[in-house]
Amino acid sequence: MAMKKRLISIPFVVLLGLLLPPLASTAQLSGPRKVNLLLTDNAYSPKTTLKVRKGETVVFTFVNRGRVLHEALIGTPSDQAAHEKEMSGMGNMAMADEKDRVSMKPGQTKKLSFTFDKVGSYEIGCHQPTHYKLGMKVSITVN
Ligand SMILES: [Cu+2]
Repeated sequence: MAMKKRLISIPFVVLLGLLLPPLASTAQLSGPRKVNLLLTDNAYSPKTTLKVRKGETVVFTFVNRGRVLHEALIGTPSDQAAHEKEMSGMGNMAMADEKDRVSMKPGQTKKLSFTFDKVGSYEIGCHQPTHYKLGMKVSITVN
């Protein structure tokens, strides 16, 4: 009798051991991808390029570690060019936060959740005077 009981309980414990860890890691992977970027004077760090899938949502966290105002506009290269033009001549003005853009004062952290719904090239760009031209951008390819 005791022997029979042990034969039943061992496979049950083994089965639990096999099932639980994969369940735990699946739960972690199913959330949106998180990307952290530091903003310094005048670059995004780490220097990186991103690849995302069409329809993917990425939650960005931007931390301004610099001494001046920085921003992050997510959009196509032509969106970047349009905003660069818009910001030129405005001095160091902070743009209002919207679904595709945030600006951070020194020491400030902001999150931005963005869904890449079109295939092609996107960028994250800072359009405070001269920053974009100095290379304050991150290239993103959406497939
Ligand atoms: Cu900047």
